[in-house]
Amino acid sequence: MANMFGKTLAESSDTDRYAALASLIREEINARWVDTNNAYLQRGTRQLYYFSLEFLLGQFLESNLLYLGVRDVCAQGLEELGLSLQSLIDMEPDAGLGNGGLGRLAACFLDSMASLGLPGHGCGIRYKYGLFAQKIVDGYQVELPDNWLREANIWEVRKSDKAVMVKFGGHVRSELNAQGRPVFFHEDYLPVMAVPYDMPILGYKGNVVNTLRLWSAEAVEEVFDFASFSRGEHVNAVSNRYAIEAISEVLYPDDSNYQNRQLRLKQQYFFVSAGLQSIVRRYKKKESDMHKFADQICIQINDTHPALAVPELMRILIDEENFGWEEAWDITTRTIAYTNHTIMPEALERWPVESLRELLPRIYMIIDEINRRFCAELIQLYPRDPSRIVRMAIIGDGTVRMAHLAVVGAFSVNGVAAVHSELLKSVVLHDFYEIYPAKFNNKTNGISHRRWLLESNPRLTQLICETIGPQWIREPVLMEHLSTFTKDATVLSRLSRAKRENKIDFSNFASRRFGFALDPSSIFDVQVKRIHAYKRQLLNLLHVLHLYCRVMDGEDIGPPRTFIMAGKAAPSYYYAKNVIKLANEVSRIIASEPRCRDKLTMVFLENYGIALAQMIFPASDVSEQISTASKEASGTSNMKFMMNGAVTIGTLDGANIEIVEKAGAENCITFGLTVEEVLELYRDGRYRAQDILDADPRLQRVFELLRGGLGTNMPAQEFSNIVRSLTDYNDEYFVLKDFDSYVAGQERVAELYADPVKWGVMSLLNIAGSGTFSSDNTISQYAKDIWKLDHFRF
Ligand code: 26Q
Repeated sequence: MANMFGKTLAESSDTDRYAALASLIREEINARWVDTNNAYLQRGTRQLYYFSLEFLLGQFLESNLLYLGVRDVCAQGLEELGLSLQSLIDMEPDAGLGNGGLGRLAACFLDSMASLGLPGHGCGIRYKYGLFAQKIVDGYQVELPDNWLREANIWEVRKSDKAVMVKFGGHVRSELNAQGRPVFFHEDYLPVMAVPYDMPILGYKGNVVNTLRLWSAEAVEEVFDFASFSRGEHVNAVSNRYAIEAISEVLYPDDSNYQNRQLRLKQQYFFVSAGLQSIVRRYKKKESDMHKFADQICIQINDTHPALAVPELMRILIDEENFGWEEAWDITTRTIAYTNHTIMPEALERWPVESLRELLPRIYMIIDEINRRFCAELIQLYPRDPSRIVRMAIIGDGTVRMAHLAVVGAFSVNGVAAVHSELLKSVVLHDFYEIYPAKFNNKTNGISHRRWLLESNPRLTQLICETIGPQWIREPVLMEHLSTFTKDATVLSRLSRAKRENKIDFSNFASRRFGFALDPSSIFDVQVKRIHAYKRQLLNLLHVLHLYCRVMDGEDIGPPRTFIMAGKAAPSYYYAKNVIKLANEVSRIIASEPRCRDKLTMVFLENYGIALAQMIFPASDVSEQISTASKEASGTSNMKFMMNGAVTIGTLDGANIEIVEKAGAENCITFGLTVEEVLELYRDGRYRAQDILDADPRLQRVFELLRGGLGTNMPAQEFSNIVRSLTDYNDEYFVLKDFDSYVAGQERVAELYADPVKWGVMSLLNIAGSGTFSSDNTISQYAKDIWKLDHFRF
């Protein structure tokens, strides 16, 4: 291996050494991969495919070493050669093919499926550019392309022989066949070649290696290149090629905000069609009878982004497999299951009829027919309620409502936390719940405890193993046993030492990477997630400014505090970018104020992503989960913090509610409006943000600072949009309404932290309760209730 690059070990760079080590590991994995695939095929094992436009995978080398059980041996071996494993691990670029929660969930699910020995695979797009890299320049976010494939991707295998054709545009011609049934011909279409790149997904200390298949768009050479080349139209030929390659060029950086972009629609159909074609092709290797398709195959769609799987499977069954409508519909609706991740109307996908019809004429015809039949059923059910039918139709207001298509075409519809699933039934999809109550279910999200604890927090992992034995690694709910150690002074002091050492490590890292001086003895209070109005980073910042005012007044604010914030804003989301600027200005005024020294620090960390996240959670004391109740479907960082012993300050929203149940209410700090109160305030319409501001001198002080621009170059304008969102636009997310109880919650934090034993017990009980939030549990429930998958053993 040392010779892999024709260099000696001494001459090689860390990148070379990373590639050499990773290649060695890949060979080890490949053997098991081939065995798994053969075994699945031979035994005709039922397969699950997780369709997702996003897989936020992060790095692989360390996980793969850990899962093969050779991480420590490898680290030692390298040390003897004078090399550090960590510096090789750091060479691997993050696979950042996702925006945030939804994409990371898909990655954790792949990890759990393989580790539990379940035959489940991923299907998505091999974006050439992942989520942009964030730079902070003068306090503003600047986006840079994420060229993650610059060096070869060691973990992928291109499978040219498994390429399939995806057809765009053109026309549909119909003819009656000999039996008098219409048959459809798609003509004059633009063919796009979909080439799969497979990545092995290794299970923890097992033999199962599943597959993540990511599709890349390529031009079909013969079709236009030669034709136009021979006519001398070189430039046309080349630009056509770019238009095709653009499909898998870049991940859309918007989360939770629907935008009507034709290219995004192309991406969706591209991978859905390619994925389904390849599943059908593989199925036919073993089975001749497509009638049993739904017995062998299950497809989970991650939000509505892959919802075109419904009409595409119908198309394949009808046009290519010669099924009649009823039978095709029966198979389709026994194959597809849908997960919803949001209740916010602005995130619901609605594609204009015109663009669908133009881009995917045959698919549009099928959607139209699904809609026609669905509406006919509704008329039978509700003959006297036409407005209900208008409301529920799949096509309405000139758009295709993808959530409606998904609910009608799927046999299962699940939310991602208990309260979210209830809201789907009672509000967002209530009409559908009335006719399909049996489809609706909850699957509370989870996180891979392997990546987010074993891999990223070895100190805590070791402490847990030494305290309750290693069995919890296989069965994370056994972490419960930690709750019997709340009076054990040794365990508590070791716990606080592990946290302290993690904080020191992180402080050193932050000083090297960003030049920040963090004090590891201060409270590390952390909010890391995409920047979004409903997540209320603004509430956090208003509180920090309030503490700043108190320090300036010479008040004692309790134990020293470090507020850490990180996250990316969608490039077109002006408000969120302004919040980033505000965070950086708050950070700056505090840093330049001598009175804040040793008392108050605030930093905004650049370029939040998986690698950075893995450093932050182990070093956190306080977890900020402060969304407006009802808005955060689940949250998953809340679980990562909990598992690493941070105490939550949060609203009763999403999975926070279940976290509070598991950790015990006395071990969490909750505040703010409840879901019911929020819904009632919206209904009632009498909320006046200005009244709250008028009555609260603390907020008035903070607003004065904001209106003065906090010393920026544009004092009057810099934060006027933020100020106006709270006043002129009446504070849609109840930031001002919840301010008072948030401040009270933060005062509790200070009080509790001042008592290290009390804090240690809270931290321990959070860890003890976190096992249920392992994605292994989540996946076991999906496998049992929805997928009907058996565990696979060699
Ligand atoms: C849709 C159309 C056009 C462009 C972009 C999009 C788009 C992209 C990404 C819409 C939504 C997303 C991502 C949503 C997301 O991450 N939701 C989060 O999912 C997590 C996993 O279930 C939950 O924990 C979070 O609460 C939820 O916000």
